Amino acid sequence: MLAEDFEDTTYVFTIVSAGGWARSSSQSHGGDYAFRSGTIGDGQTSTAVITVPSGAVAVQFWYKVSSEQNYDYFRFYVGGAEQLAASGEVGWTQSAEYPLGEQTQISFAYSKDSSSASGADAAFVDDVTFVLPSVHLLRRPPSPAASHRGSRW
Ligand SMILES: [Ca+2]
Ligand SMILES: [Ca+2]
Repeated sequence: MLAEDFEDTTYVFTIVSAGGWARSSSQSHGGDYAFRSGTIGDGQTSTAVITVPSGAVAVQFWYKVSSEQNYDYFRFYVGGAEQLAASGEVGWTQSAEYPLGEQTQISFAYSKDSSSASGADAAFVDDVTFVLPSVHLLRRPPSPAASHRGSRW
């Protein structure tokens, strides 16, 4: 498991394109900082494209939305596929655990329709966790030498 809490400027993932998203102390799920969507105008979208840590098989995160309900949306994508859309006043919520499959990029987006704003007019993400394959101790197959020894009594 790899976690990103946005408490410092070093991230466990690589930001390909921040699109205005940045760490911010205006809201947080844990600690003092979270990842906040950029300030955008009507009809615009702020999208952070992220390359996940090498080997990650799934991702989960906490999110909060404060937007014009049913018009201005927080969305989450794995590869190009939308996984989650939320609008209105949504308090800190833990997302589902999304399998990454072969995808190495995820995106957080906040997009606004053609008019009006409500609340903080932003989406927030914090405590992003990446599931890594569990590390099993390699089981040694019985070696031929060992079984020969065993069969000899
Ligand atoms: Ca935090
Ligand atoms: Ca709007």
